[in-house]
Amino acid sequence: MTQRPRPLVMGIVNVTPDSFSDGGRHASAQAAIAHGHALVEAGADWLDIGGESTRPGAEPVSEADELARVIPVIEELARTNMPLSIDTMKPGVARAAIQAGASMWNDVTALGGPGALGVAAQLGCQICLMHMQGEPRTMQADPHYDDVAGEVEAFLLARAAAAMKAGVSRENIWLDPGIGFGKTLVHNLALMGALPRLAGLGFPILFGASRKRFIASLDNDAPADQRLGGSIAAALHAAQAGAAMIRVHDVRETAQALKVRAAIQASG
Ligand code: 9MG
Repeated sequence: MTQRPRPLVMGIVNVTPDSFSDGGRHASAQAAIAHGHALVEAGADWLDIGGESTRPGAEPVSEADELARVIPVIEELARTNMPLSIDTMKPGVARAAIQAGASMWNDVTALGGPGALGVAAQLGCQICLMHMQGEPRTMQADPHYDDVAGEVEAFLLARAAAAMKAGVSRENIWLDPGIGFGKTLVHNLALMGALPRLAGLGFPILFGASRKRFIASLDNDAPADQRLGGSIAAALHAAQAGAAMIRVHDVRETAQALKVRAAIQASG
């Protein structure tokens, strides 16, 4: 696995009325498409498009609703030639999204859904396997680990092995520790501290901490739209630790911070 001078930046395009960080502003397809174009302009390397919120407490949406939200957005954004990722827990949505032009399946259940492993193998696309304890609706109720870094590492390696056994090629697998997914502040900080170890597992790491709740826990309950500083601090830490891609809302600011960090590193 070759290491880049700086991680790629994946911009988040939510097509959900209940998204925790943008208040549903991009709920309509047209608004989401415009937002995607703006993120490309701001320097995104990838776009991650999601039609079902995975924020703590979020209620599931039907497959039909999710498809109606994301497919028109993917079809349109695919015309930009920007690599697109579909953020979905549903194999049927992943299949339609890849047919519409996406090239990565970002699955917060790490292909845990019925039939997901087989569909992933058939699709032949990039796959992000993320760690989550529980499910979005209830995951923050009482997360528990004896050794969070060890357990997340073991889970991710087991899911990668299951994916490869099902026919997913090793080169297509990304791993993600799932910051904020069934984790307390202490768990999130320990996982971020363990990122160099996770980055040494032999798979590229996708890392997402943008505007997450743990930042508010460290800064006076700052609301989601006032967590940019914490988001960039976490992104720089992930870059230092060897993450290959950072998933963010604030593409321009994060890309700039990563460029400055890379230039400082390159200067010797
Ligand atoms: C959908 N989603 C929300 N947060 C995420 C994160 O940290 N990683 C990945 N892969 N997906 C996420």
